[in-house]
Amino acid sequence: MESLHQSSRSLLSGDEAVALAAIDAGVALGTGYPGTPSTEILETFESLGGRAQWSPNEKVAMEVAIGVAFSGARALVTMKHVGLNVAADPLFTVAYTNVEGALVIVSADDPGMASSQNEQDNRRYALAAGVPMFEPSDSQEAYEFTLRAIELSERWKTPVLLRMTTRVCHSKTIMVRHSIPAPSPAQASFVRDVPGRVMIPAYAKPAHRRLRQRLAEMAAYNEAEGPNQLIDGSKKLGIITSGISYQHVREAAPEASVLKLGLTYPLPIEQMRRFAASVERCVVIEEGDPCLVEAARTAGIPVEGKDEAFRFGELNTSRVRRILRGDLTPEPKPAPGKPPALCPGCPHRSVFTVLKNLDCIVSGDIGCYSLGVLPPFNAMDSLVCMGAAIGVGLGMRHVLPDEQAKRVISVLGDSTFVHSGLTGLVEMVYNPPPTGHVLLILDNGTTAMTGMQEHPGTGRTLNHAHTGKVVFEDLARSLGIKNVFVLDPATEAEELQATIKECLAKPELSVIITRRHCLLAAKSIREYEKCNVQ
Ligand SMILES: Cc1ncc(C[n+]2csc(CCOP(=O)(O)OP(=O)(O)O)c2C)c(N)n1
Ligand code: SF4
Repeated sequence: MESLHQSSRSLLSGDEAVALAAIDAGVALGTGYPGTPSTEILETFESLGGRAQWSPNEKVAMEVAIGVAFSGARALVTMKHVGLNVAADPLFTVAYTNVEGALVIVSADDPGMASSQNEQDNRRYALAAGVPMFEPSDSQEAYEFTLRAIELSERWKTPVLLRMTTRVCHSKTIMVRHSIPAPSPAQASFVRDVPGRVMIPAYAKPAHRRLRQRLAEMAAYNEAEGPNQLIDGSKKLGIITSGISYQHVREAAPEASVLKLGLTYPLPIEQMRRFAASVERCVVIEEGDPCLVEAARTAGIPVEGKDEAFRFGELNTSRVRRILRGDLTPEPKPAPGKPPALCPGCPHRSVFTVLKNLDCIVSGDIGCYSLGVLPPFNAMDSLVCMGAAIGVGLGMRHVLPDEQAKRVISVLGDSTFVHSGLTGLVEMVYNPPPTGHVLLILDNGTTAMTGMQEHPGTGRTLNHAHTGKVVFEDLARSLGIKNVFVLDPATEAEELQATIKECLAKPELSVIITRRHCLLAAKSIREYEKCNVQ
């Protein structure tokens, strides 16, 4: 990556291409929270010399990026699809504001749930929040559309969504870097714009009208000069598509006429109408929800969509052929893969053995440790979203009969605790159940599930340099929790079992921290620590 020359051809993933565009456009700060398939964007941006930082969660990452854009500089914020749920509160309101610099928000969706707890289609967010959205279909477009998003953001003072999906994020395709550098970003400088940025009702009411006006202008821009492409082919079959689905369409129906949309919100409805009228049969091919179909039909454009069966999972060439043929025969089942498992020697193993031995009701969470639900442990009873372990566990404690309530334990990882467990802990102190509660934080010194990223509990920044550290046991004690224990799950498994048992029996609040480095990260962590000794 470092050897990339201007206008050279390179084989890059979509994530790397976004990072490169951010470098070329002089993005002042990249923020985000790790999550497949978005994680590599910030890591690459940093390795290319960009300034990047992991935030405790996506909401904070979004807010920091908003501050950068309010100060006239260019900001990039990255997250996986569910991350945008966490960041939705600032998203919906920043859409009303005037950003001075650029604000590009990458939402990396995971259709097919290769590594996620759901497969929500974040194109819905563009419509709901009223923010323009680009959908690249390969690395070249990931690069181009990032630059376009910056341009659009500055022209209309609006945040822009760059919606990627797993195949675009992770597939490597040839791309050419611009030989002409993007226009230089403005120097960060604060210019007061109270009605444009302070969203009290008096300013938010006109701001909402301004947002709708902006969207109408951007729709006209999209009709006239949006990054949409018409591929002339047979008049018998026309296909409207976007993102990765375009690649499948070209393979499945090379003879078809295609309208490929790049700026998919606000849509170029008149282009779509003309295209549909120019072919005998017009089919919309899109992965996930029927967003384009619904928009076309709402505008009175007669298009065919896909059967509900194809709403689930990723599309591929053979599924697109099936959609076009109207073939609803059962699809071949994918070959069974090897079930995932915790690594041999993983510190989470002994914890889940203990939880099983004690027959706990485990309100679990997301991370490598989610695998505690599978044999041989079978020791997790719920998993909703990051940080939910604590609230869900408390809810159970509040209503279950005592003998069951006393078996409930909330279990989450260190990165997950910082992400959104902190407020759950405050809830635990504020509204304690009559039987008390037990929180188990599995501190393995890293965000293992997404590839060993740092977080505020490690005391190291994105590039592993020394920084401030959140100490979980100090935090718990500072909130008034008296029963706080730190144990090594590998060497103190018996003590751990006895401590959990004792805490479950008390009508009090307890926080137990199991501390041992993830086996795969331990060597690197030792090296970072050595380098950081001052
Ligand atoms: C809102 C949201 N953001 C990001 C993710 C991706 N993700 C899943 S678990 C996880 C953190 C795992 O780290 P940790 O809690 O420390 O557990 P470990 O994997 O190290 O055992 C992340 C970032 C997600 N599922 N949801
Ligand atoms: S990567 Fe680390 S935390 Fe994840 S299963 Fe392996 S040893 Fe455990």
